[in-house]
Amino acid sequence: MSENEIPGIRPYHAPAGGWGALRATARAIREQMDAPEAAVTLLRTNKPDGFDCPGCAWPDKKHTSTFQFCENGAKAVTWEATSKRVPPEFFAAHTVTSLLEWSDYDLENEGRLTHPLAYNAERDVFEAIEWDEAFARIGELLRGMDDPNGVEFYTSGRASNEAAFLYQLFAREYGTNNFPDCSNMCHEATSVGLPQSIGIGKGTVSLDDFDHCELLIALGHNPGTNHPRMMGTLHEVARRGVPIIVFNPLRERALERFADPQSPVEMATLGATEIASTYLQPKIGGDAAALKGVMKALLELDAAAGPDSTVLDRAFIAEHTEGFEALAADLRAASWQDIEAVSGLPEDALRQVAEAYARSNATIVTYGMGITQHSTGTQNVQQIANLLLLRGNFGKPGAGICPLRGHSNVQGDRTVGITEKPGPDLLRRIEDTFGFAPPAAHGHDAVAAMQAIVAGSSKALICLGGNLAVALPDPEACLPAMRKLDLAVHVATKLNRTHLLTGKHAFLLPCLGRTERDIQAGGPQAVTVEDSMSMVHASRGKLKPASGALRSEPAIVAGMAMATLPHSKVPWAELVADYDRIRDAIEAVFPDFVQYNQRIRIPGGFRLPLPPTQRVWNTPSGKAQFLRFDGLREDAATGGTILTLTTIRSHDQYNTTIYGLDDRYRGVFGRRDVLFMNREDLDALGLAEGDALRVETAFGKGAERRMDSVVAVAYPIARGSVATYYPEGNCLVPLDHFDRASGTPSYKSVPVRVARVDAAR
Ligand SMILES: Nc1nc2c(c(=O)[nH]1)N[C@H]1C(S)=C(S)[C@@H](COP(=O)(O)OP(=O)(O)OC[C@H]3O[C@@H](n4cnc5c(=O)[nH]c(N)nc54)[C@H](O)[C@@H]3O)O[C@H]1N2
Ligand SMILES: Nc1nc2c(c(=O)[nH]1)N[C@H]1C(S)=C(S)[C@@H](COP(=O)(O)OP(=O)(O)OC[C@H]3O[C@@H](n4cnc5c(=O)[nH]c(N)nc54)[C@H](O)[C@@H]3O)O[C@H]1N2
Ligand SMILES: [Mo]
Repeated sequence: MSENEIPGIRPYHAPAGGWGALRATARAIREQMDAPEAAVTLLRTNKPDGFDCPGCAWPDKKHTSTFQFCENGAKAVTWEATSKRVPPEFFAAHTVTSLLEWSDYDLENEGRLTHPLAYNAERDVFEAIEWDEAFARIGELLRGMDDPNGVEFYTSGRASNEAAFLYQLFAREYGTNNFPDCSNMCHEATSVGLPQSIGIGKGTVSLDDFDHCELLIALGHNPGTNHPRMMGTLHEVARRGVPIIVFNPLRERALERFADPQSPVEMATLGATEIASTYLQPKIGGDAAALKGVMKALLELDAAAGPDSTVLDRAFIAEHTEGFEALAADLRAASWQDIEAVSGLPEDALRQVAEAYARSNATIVTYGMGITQHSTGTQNVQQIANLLLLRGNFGKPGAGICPLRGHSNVQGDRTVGITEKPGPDLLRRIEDTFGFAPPAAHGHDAVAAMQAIVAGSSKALICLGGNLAVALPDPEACLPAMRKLDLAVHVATKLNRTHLLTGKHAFLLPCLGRTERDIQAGGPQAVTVEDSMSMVHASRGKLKPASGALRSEPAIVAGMAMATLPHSKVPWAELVADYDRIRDAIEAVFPDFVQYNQRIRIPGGFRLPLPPTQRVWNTPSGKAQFLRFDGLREDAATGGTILTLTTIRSHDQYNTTIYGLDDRYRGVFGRRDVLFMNREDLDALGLAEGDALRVETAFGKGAERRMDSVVAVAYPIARGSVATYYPEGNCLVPLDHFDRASGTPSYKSVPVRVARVDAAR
C-alpha cells in the first residue's frame, strides 16, 4: 500500500521554515484578525516598547531586534488578538452540557470572553454578572470554606510577574501554599534536579553563549514548532560549522533542515541549512542511559590519554565538585550491553558523541519535555548536568545548560513566589514586608491538587489561566472529579473545557491579554516577564481590549483578595493603581530584583543573578554535585508486544489550544488521530500503515485506559517507541504515573499495547 492512500498522510520532504511558514502565517492572520490591525499588532511583538510574544520563552537579542518573523509566534498572537468574541448571549443560547460536546478547537475558536460570568446550576448556563457581585460572591464562598488547604490556586505560565506575585500573596494571606502550577507538568524536573546538581533550578546560558559554543547537544525538544525563535539561533550555530548532535526518538524536520524566513538568500534560492550534524534516535526514555554511555566513553578516552589528559577538566572537578569518584565507579561498572538495551543506541554512536564532546572547549546542552516528562525526569536532567560538569562547562563563554522553558513567563512565576514549598527566607520576607505570617506547611503541586480534588478533600479551585483538567493526565478521573467542586473560578481569555466542568458554583472572569492596553488609576501600565535565560523585561500591550468589561489579571486577583480578606494587610488597591508599586513589593521580598523599576526601563531589561555562571554553587556543601543514575535496567513493563508511548505537540497547537488539524513537518494534514510507529514494529506486530488501532495502557491489568481509534502512520521513530498527540493521549496516562522526585507526570513514557480494531479506514 502506498503512503498516499491514507487520507491526510503525505510525507513532507521540504526543509522546515521557508515559504510554507510564510503561507501558514498569512492563513493564521486571515482566519483570526481584521488585516490592518494584525499587521500593526505583529510589528509590536518583542519590540522594546511592545509586548512580549506569548508564544515561547526563547529570548531576543537585547529584546530590541527588529520584528523577527515567526510562524508560531504569529499564531499565538493572532489567536489572542482575534476579532471573534463570545458575549453573554452566546452563553444564554448554549447550556454547559451542550458545550461539553464541542471540540477543544471549536470552544476556543469562538473567540475572546467579553464579560464576567457566573454559572446558574438550575438553568445549566453561564450568565453575565457584574464584577463587584462576582468578587463578593467568590469572597463569601472562600470565607465559608472550613479549611484554606481545601482550596487550590493554579497558575498557568502566561501570568506576568506582577499578577503572579499578587496571586501568591492572596493565597498565602488566605492561608495555603496549594500552588499547583503548569511548571509542575513541564520543567519541574529542572526546578528540582538542577538545584541539587548546580545550586539553581534554571538554565545558565545566555544568547551570546550560542555565538561561542563549539558543540551543541540538543535533547528532547522540537524547536521548529515549539521554540521557533530558537531556529534563528540554531541556524547561525550550524552556519558557523559547529556540530549539533540531536537526541530525539522521532526525526523532526526542523532539526534536520531549516530554511530561515529571515534569510533573503535561502528564501530566494529555496535553499536550506542542515541543522543536526548527527541525529541519534534513542528509545523513548533512553536518554539517561545514553548520557551514561557518553560519560562512560569519556572516562575511557581520559584513561587512554594518559596522565596529562585534558579530556576531563580535573582542576574544575577538584575545585568545584563533589561525587566524582562515586560517579566514575558507577560508570565503569555499567555494562555496554545494558546501556545499549536501555538507550536503544549502539555503543559506537555514543563513543563518537564522547569524542566530539572531548574535542569541544565550550559545550551547550539544550533540552525540553523529551527529558523532563518521564518517571526518571529529575535524574535525566541531572545526567545532563553531570556531563557538563565533567568538562567544566559552567561559568565560561559558550558553555552551559539550557532548559527550554514552556510558557512565556513560567520561569518568572516561579521566581516571584509561585511554589508549594516556600523556604524560610520567602516566608520571613513576606512577613517583614506585609505584616502577616504566611503558612509554612507545604501545599499541593499539580498532580497532588488533582488527587485531592478526586479524593474530595479539596473543594475549590481558582485558576489563573490554563486548562488544568485537560493538561493533566487521566481525564477519566479528573473530569468527573472537577464536577464535585463547591467552587471553581477561572481567570481566562478564551473558553476551554476546564471552564465547563462546573460544580456547585463557577465563575468565568475575562482578562486582558498580553497584546492589550492595560490602563489603571495611575495611567497605562507595563508588566514584566522572565525568559528562559533569566532576562526580565517589560511588556506593554497596544491593542484596544477585546471588550470594555475586561480587567487585568493583577486587578482581578486584587478584586478577589479584597472581597475575601476584609482585614487584609496588603494595600491591594494601591498596588494595582500603579504596577511600579507591585514591583517595589517584589523587590522587597526578592532582593535579586534590586532596582527593579529602574532596570526594566532600560530596553532589553536585566538579567537575574545566576551563581553557576560565576562558578558559585548554592548547594548545601557549596560545591556542584555529581549525581548518579541508577535506572540502568530495562523497564519490566516494556519489550515484547509492549511499546513505549510518548505524547507530543503538533505544529498547529499551543498546549491544549488546537489552532488547526495539520502537523505539516510530520506530514499529517486535517487529522490528529494518528499513532506514529516504526515500520519494523508495524511488520513485527502484523499491522499495516493505515490500520485503525486501539491503544491500551499496559499497566496492571491493562484495558482500563484506552484510545479507541487511531490510525497507524509509519514514521522514522525509534523501534519500540510510538507517539501520539497531547492532549488526546492523556486518556492513556494514569494520574499516579509521575516522577517521584519532582511530581512531573510521565507523559512521555507510557507502556502500551496496540491492536487492530478493523482493517477498514
Ligand atoms: N507552538 C507552540 N509553542 C510552544 C508550545 C506549544 O504547544 N506550541 N508549548 C510551550 C510549552 S508549555 C512547552 S513546555 C514547550 C514544549 O516544547 P518541546 O519540549 O519541544 O515539546 P514536545 O512537543 O512535548 O516534545 C518535544 C520533543 O521531545 C521528543 N521526545 C519525546 N520523547 C522523548 C524521549 O524520551 N527522549 C528524547 N530525547 N526526546 C523525546 C519528541 O519527539 C519531540 O520532538 O513549548 C512551548 N512552546
Ligand atoms: N500528555 C501530555 N500532557 C501535557 C503535556 C505533554 O507534553 N503531554 N505538556 C504539559 C505542559 S509542558 C504544560 S505547560 C501544560 C499546559 O497547561 P496549561 O498552561 O494549563 O494549558 P494551556 O493549554 O497553555 O492553557 C490554555 C488556556 O489559557 C488561557 N489563556 C491564554 N492566554 C491567557 C492569558 O493571557 N491570561 C489568562 N488568565 N489566561 C490565558 C485560555 O483560556 C486558554 O484556553 O500541559 C501539560 N500536559
Ligand atoms: Mo510547558
